[in-house]
Amino acid sequence: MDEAQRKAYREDGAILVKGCLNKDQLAQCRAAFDWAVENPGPNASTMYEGTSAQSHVDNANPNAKPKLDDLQAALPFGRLFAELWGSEHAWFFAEEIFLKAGGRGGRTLWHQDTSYLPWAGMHWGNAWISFEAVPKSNALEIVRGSHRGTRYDGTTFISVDDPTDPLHGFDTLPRLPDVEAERRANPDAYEIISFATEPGDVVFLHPGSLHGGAPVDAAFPERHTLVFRFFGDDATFSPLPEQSRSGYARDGVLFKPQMAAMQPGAPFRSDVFRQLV
Ligand SMILES: O=C(O)CCC(=O)C(=O)O
Repeated sequence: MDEAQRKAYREDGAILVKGCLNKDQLAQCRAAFDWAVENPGPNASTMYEGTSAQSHVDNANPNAKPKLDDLQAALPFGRLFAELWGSEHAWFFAEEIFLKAGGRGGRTLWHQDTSYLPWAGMHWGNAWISFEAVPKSNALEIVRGSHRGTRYDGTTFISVDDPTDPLHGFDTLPRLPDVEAERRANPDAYEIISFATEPGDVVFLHPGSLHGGAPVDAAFPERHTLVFRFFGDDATFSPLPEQSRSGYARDGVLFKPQMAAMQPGAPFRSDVFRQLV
């Protein structure tokens, strides 16, 4: 990672790393993705229920964890994120998979991962790995610099009519802006970053960024994406609102016993997360 990449990640919240994974590494990631689809975990879900869009999403499948922890040793992400952040150490948190099919719709609603996960600090990163060549019009989109701004309430991902339907409610966190509606009214309303990718390219994004998009359509009917999440020295525990319509409470819904042991503002650390560097 060079200084230009470090600066872009720090300021913009996302960079594209061309040719990040070689053929063998990509094949190992694809095998992990296919295994995950065939072996859904307790957090598997479907977006866009009640619509014709098809999707399969799974998050931090506990049955995949030992394999994915071991897989990290064959992949460059620990070292690359440590270099990108300027962190001495890097840890692997967990994965999320996104399978979209059916050739229509299926925008991922705008959100920040930090509305769902009790995280703060600069040393966080998602590695977004798609196995198809993704055109820019179907790419993941990121609001430039938003990882340094407001932590918004999440979307429930349920209401197609209201993409800002609050995850937590009770006005504890500000409601999400309706980025798509604002863009329709004014294409310059937000500064948006997105990258066309080839297999082997990886988008590195800070999970506190407002991100979304990446729909499929007739010309690009399917997308298979594996996301790995990492953290470094400057990662802290930042509780979610105690009062939450969705039952997320203080700790969220992933690794609850480990989250319960962490204190607000304390370094985000637990033996359950594999140290890579
Ligand atoms: O690939 C997508 O549709 C969404 C990705 C995402 O939300 C993430 O990487 O956290």
